[in-house]
Amino acid sequence: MNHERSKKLFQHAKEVIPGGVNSPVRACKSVGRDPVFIDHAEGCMVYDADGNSYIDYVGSWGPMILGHRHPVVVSAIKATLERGTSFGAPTDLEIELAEMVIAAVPSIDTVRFVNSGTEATMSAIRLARGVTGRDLIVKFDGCYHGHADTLLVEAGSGVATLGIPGSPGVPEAFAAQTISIPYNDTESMNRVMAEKGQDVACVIVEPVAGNMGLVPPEEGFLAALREATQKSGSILIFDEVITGFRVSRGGAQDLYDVMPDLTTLGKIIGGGMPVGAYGGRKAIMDQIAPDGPVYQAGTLSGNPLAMAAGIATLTELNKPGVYAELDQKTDHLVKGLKEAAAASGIPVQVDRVGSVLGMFFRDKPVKNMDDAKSCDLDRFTKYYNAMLEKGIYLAPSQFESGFVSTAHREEQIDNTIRTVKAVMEQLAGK
Ligand code: HOZ
Repeated sequence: MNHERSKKLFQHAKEVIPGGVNSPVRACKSVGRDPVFIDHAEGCMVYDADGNSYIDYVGSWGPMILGHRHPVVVSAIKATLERGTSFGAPTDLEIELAEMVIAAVPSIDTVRFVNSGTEATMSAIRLARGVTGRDLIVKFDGCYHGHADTLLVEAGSGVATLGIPGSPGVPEAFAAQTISIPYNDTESMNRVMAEKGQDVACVIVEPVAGNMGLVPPEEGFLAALREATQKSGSILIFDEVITGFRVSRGGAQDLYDVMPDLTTLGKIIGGGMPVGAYGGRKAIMDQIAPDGPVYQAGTLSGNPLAMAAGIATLTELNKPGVYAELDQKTDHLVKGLKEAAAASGIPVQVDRVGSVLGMFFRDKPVKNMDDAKSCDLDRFTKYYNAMLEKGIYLAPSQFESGFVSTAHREEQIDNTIRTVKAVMEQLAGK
């Protein structure tokens, strides 16, 4: 494949944008190459600046559950565009999307829209601190909740990809307010909550971890969080920015039947436009300004284009059979990946929850970030590069997840499985 134009664009970008990218993992440093620059996308395909085409399993890191340029989403955005792009004032679209979110996500009574997942988690934490009058927060190693100060402790995603424990610029005093515990470690969590629970404002968790690769919760882990937080009077926050409307219509809370006090959302609810949201029990949400004292605001919050794209996306997802179809397609892909790896003799761990999937180059199951870090990163790098060169677009880090959309057809999934088989054989030297 020729990547000359992408290379030139990256050189140019590096002169005007730090690292040439607006989000670190996109620079592809950990997989030892330059990024490809995307020109356009359609359905489950992305096309780069050199005219190469790829089957896309990044899906803009999760939002594109209907694939790219879904006609219903495109026409909703176009129609809204005709009315204006931003008013900084309420619109009917915000009510419509709020009602759709409330109808789907069982623990949400009311919801506030913001512009990104980072803003959503940052605001939910402020709210938790405001209502409890406590400062400490508990999170889990390898969970990533955006780049707000208190959350960049033992974080996953780009922070893990770059191998940094936290970040310069986060005052020690802020980081000291965050306790990070291994994911799926109910015993440590119970110990911490028994010792410090009275001072813990909230426990925040990705109910299905998607930013250390895909790591599902072990049986009983989420229920134990619910029990411990109830006992200590701490707020339980489920960060469902990835899992919301993805692992099921009602998110991970519905799938595992554990109800948090607050939920953060993003990605799918904006249909590919910048969006975030946090919602939960009315008594808690009523503490947000203007009705309550906890302040949070935003010029572009509830932006009409994002609301319209979100409404169109959720309307499509409401159609019968959509999640069953996503499950079936992802299952087919996961089975194919397992078979391809087994035939090559390369040990891998492949898993899925709904249409999120992950593959670790490791011979034992991955339950937490330490397990994820101990997988074969060199092999991942070779795999990533070989797959890209054969037209399969994956997240450029072992510590990210993959996403299947309704636009992926069986023939593209079969093509992907054949490619994985060829690449695995190549890696195994067969
Ligand atoms: N942290 C994001 C994925 N988990 C990266 C987003 C991006 O680079 O667009």
